[in-house]
Amino acid sequence: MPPTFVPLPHYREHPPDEMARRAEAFYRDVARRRTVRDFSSRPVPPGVIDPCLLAAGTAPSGANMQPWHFVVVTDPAVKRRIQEAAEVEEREFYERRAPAEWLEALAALGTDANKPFLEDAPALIAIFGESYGVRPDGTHVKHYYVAESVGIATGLLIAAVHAAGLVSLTHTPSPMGFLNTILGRPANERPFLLLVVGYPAADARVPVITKKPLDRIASFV
Ligand code: IYR
Repeated sequence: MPPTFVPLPHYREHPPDEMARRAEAFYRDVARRRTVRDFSSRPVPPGVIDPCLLAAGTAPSGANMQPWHFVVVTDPAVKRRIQEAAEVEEREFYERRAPAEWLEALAALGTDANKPFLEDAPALIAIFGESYGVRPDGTHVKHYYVAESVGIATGLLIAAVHAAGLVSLTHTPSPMGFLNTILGRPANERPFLLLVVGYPAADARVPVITKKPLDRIASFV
């Protein structure tokens, strides 16, 4: 099929000073985001999650295959099953699997095998990467750069949730295969991350951590 092209729609150029001001304003806003582990059980207002998912779905992806699937879990019984399965893996991780060096790296975050947020938080978004697509006739479609594509989509989702005024937690129980079982997802989908979404608990606390300065994350040649 020959490609169809149209003139670039919706592009907005800003004068240079306005451009710098907007870049700075965006940075200042995303710099306020903190990963939160203490969630209120207050429900997410209607009309918030869908546009966040649509924002995630605008992400660039390998050959525009959009190799992602998001399952939004609000049913308390399903959240409970996810919590139980995650805590089994996490206990194994903290008590046996994790090398000392990894546990040391995590010490500053104060995490452990208990994951009450999986029950407390009003919404869990299970993010899956499609290793390959499946056509209606059952044949497979190759997907490209799945991890990169799903990672970018997840970044946009995190930013959208933050912009909406909610908080999130990127949770990666490992291995996460139980998400396919509990959520009934097919074999071509691999769990990528569980994004916990909601309001922070009134007494939510976060660890004191810092982000690297520009000269340690970037070089200019
Ligand atoms: N998945 C575990 C351990 C964990 C690993 C990393 I890397 C973190 O940045 C945080 C936690 C847990 O969720 O506790």
